[in-house]
Parts: sequence; C-alpha cells; structure tokens
Amino acid sequence: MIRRLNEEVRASLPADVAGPSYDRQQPAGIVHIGIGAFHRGHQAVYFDQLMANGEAGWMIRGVSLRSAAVSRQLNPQDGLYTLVMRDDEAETTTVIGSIRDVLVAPEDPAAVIAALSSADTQLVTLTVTEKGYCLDSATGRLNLAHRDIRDDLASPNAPRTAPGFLVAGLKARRAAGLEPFTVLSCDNLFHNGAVTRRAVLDLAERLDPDLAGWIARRGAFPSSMVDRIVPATTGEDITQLEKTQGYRDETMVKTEPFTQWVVEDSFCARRPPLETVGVQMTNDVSGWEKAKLRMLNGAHSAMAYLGSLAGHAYIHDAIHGEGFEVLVNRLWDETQETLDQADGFDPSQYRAELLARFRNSSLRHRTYQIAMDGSQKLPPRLVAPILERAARGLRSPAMILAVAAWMRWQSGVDESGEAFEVQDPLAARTRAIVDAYSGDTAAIVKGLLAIGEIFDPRFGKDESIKANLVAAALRAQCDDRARAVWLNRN
Ligand code: CS2
Repeated sequence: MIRRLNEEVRASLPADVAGPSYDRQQPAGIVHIGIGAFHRGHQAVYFDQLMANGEAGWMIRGVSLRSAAVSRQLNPQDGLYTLVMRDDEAETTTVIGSIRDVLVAPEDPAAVIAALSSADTQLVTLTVTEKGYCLDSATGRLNLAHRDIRDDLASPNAPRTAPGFLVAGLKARRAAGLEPFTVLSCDNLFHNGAVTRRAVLDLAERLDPDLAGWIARRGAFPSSMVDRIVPATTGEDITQLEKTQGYRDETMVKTEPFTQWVVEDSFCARRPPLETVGVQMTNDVSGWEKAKLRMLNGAHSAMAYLGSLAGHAYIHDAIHGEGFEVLVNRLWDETQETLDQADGFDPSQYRAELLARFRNSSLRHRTYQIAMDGSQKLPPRLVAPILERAARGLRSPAMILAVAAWMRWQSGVDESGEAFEVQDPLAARTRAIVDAYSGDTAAIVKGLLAIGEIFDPRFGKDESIKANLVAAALRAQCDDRARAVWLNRN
C-alpha cells in the first residue's frame, strides 16, 4: 500500500529528500489567496526557507477562491507537498512545510475572513491571475459592472473575488482594533501593487467610505516581480514521484532551479526578512516588472501561439523549431528598446539565461497552458511595447507576428486543421468575430482590434500597425517556414 504524504511520512522521508524540520505549529503570519502551483513553486518556498532559518511566525493559510480541488489534495497531506526542481542535468526533491491548510472560499467565506482578520496575519499574498483582479482594462480601475464584483457589492460579507475578500478582511480588522495587513500581489501585472490598491479602494469606497480612507492611510500594497517557471503538474509527474520516492503526493509541483522575487520595500505590518532568503528588496520594482513581462512573458506568449499553431506542444520544442530562436531574439531586440533601467539588470545576461530556461526539456511546459487567457496577457506583454515603439516611429514585426498569431488562435483550429478549445474569459466574443467574418482576415483583424479590453484605441487607429497585422495574419505565418520568410523580409 503506497502511503500518501503527511506528517507521519515526513518523519521518515527517503534520505535524498529534504523536509521541514521547523515547528509547523507556529503562527500563520500569511494568508495566500489563489493557492495554485505557482504559489507552491515560488512564494511558499521562500517562507519555508525563512522558517528553516529560524524566523518564526510565517506559516501560510491558503485560500482557493473557486474550486475545492487543492484543499482536497493538500489538507489530507497536512499541508505538505513535494517540490521537484529539475533541469536537463539534475533533479532535487524537497518537501515544503510552510502551508498550514487550505480554505475554500465558496464553501466557507466566513472562515477566510476570520483568517484575514486574525491578529497573527501580517501579510496577504495573491496569485489570482490577471483576470482575478476584475479590472476594467481601459481605465485600470475595478470593473464595477463585473458580475462577481456586483455580487460582492450586494453581499460584502460573503464575497467571491480577491478584492472582495481583501475589503471584508480589512473591515473586520478595523472593527477588531487591529492594523491592516500588507497586501502583496504576485501576479504578472504591471504596477501590480498600485493596481491592487486601486481595485481594493474602488470597492471599499462603494461599501464604506470611512473604511476606504483608513485603508488608504494605513494600508500598504507593495508591487512585486515574481519569476519561476512552474508548469501544471500532470498525472505522470505524480506517478513518477511515487515510483522514485515511494510515497504519493497529489499536490507536488515541478519547477526549474531558477527563481527570482523582487519586492518593493513598503510594508505596513511586520515584514518578513525576505532579503535573508534571496529576495531583492527595492524602492522601485517597475523596471524589473517591465523587463520580465515584456521579455520572458512576451516571448512566452509569442511561442505559445505561434508554436502551438505550428504543432509544438512544449516550449522546449518550440524554441528548437525552425526560426523560433530568431523570432525570440528579434522580439527581445524590439522590447529591449522599451525598457527602463533597473538596478542590477543586465539585458544580455538576462537573454542568455532566458534562452537556457526555455530550452529546459525536463519541465515539459505546455504552449497551450501559456496560450490561455490571452486577452488578459496581451496588453502588458505585447500591446503596450508595440504602442510605445510606434510612438517613436519604430516598427515591431516580431511582436506584431505574435499578436497576429493570437488572432489566428481565436478560430480554435491550428495550422494542420486540428480543433482546440480557446480558454479565455473573452473567448465567446472573439469567436463571434471570427465566425462573423469567416475567411476575411482584414475584417477579423479590425473586429478583434475593436475589443477595448485588449487593445488600446490607438492600436486600431494606427494604419501601419493594422496593415502589418493583417499581412502577418493573412500569410499563415504560423507555419515554421513561412514565419522564417516573414521575419527575413521585415
Ligand atoms: C507564463 C507564466 O503562463 C504564462 O503566461 O508566461 O506563467 C510564466 O511561466 C511565469 O510568469 C514565469 O515566471
């Protein structure tokens, strides 16, 4: 009988598997909202190291805003899970102990609010993905017409969204005479701290203006740049771990050795000494955020659409495909010219490191996974830098090609005629546009460019951008050969 990872199994882990030796009963200073694989592969590992170094009080209470899946996996394992770190040369396996438990918000919103308003809680970290902030992308403010936000306004004590829970938790703290916790966004949004602050204040102002004033004065919403490639765990990964280590872990994560976290040093509550575990604390994260979003994530999205359409299921496959390295380097030449100085950021070293990370074939990072939610990802990764370049009279053929591939992706059929599901909050709208103008690329491009949530109006008005997009989308550039020809010509 194979044993499932839990406290008992932790006491007798195989010799090559390290595990937590600190006291796991110590207080939980952190509530994390959105407890997916990325949190388990990134922030939770830093807090695990912090407690291993003897810093007390940084256990994490996880919150799932939607599904009970992670709680069903992690709670029976006493919050323990395995981190498998691999590249093409080596693999290390560690059991991480920093997560206490997982609360499922829709099942028990009051328990989440109680965790947020506990005197132990100093810091609330978030990985709710771009769409979890419920923003109106045209204004960067909270989308008050969003269905879930309307529900939160109607039932503020049983909210559904991350901003809704933050407001409810802060309100309960104020009522209990406690100070606010620090809110630390760990999502791939530009100025993620300021954006979160704005969203929380927009909601609080509608519910309780006094509370909003208190949050504005006493709260803190530092920005942060997070980076680690954490592909979705597969059944195969779980079986493999079981075979090699002799225990079963339903919630293991696999990741790369590389990890980076740059955090703005403006906390209101007790701040964990993150700098002691390799976090870069800084006064201004924006240079790092922009570089990472445009270089890593921009190249990821380009490879996701172009690669997936051309039949490359994984990033390491795509980067070895004809012309992809050329494409990625062209894209980086384009984005690099839009970056600001960030302390210690060396673009050529960053590019070399990124290429090596993309080539890591042991991660099996699916292009399809990255292609999801493109409507949320395109604006900071591709639309903004293309526009900045256009304003300076510069063309951006590699980034245009990536946007054109996203447009082709909306048809739900790849270059070899294989159908797939477009997973995106705006999929129904983009599909309707593609169907309405079937076969007329110029009309499809025009229709998609009119989606204000994705494309700044300047984008559609720029005739050169539009013409280039149509040309790129028309010529089926998603096929490897055609893409190489297109890049040579442009
Ligand atoms: C990826 C990111 O899925 C995606 O959109 O680009 O998850 C990427 O792997 C991380 O941001 C790396 O830090």
